[in-house]
Amino acid sequence: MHSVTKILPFVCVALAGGCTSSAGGAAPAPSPRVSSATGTFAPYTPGATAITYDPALVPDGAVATLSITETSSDSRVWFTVAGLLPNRTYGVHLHTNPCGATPDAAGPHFQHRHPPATQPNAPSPPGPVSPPQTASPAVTPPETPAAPMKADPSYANPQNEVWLDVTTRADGRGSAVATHPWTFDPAPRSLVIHATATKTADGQAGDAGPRVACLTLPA
Ligand SMILES: [Cu+2]
Repeated sequence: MHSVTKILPFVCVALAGGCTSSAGGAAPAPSPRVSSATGTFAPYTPGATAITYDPALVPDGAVATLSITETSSDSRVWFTVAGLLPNRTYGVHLHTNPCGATPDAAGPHFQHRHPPATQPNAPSPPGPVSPPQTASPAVTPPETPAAPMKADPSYANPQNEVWLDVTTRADGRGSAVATHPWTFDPAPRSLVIHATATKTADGQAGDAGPRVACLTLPA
């Protein structure tokens, strides 16, 4: 309902002579696209779309709703949740993949711009494939695990990602809104609730602790 009321101010009234167009009276602007998802969190079962991985932080029965409104040039994401712990801040982001049996299934954060090295289908950067033969085992750096989060704050930031951190009220409810001057292509496929507020420092930007719940979004 709110999306309808929001577009009314932009409807121009031809009788008042208030319509101007540099294109010489072309078609009116398209209506905003709206998609939404809602779910009641429960432990994972096959086919579930709202999953709690930690019922101590996201209790069974908590309810989340996400609504995305896009125009031709920008987007607005509205998130509301009920049934969480009171007076607690949770990190919340949109992620690229649908939820699954494990928290990792949701994949990385949705990003509007991607770091060059992580572009989908980007070739692996060239580099030595074997360590120098004189290297001592004692100084061989440990294998770096694939980082699930982007730690570069020039990409992992709330302008390039969708961060919807919420601090709940005493009744366990909370809400957040994020707006961006871009649209979603491709669409994010999940909303992930994390245990703690999202960090912004270099090296840990975007990290918000363990993934404690996940809501799958429509394709
Ligand atoms: Cu996240």
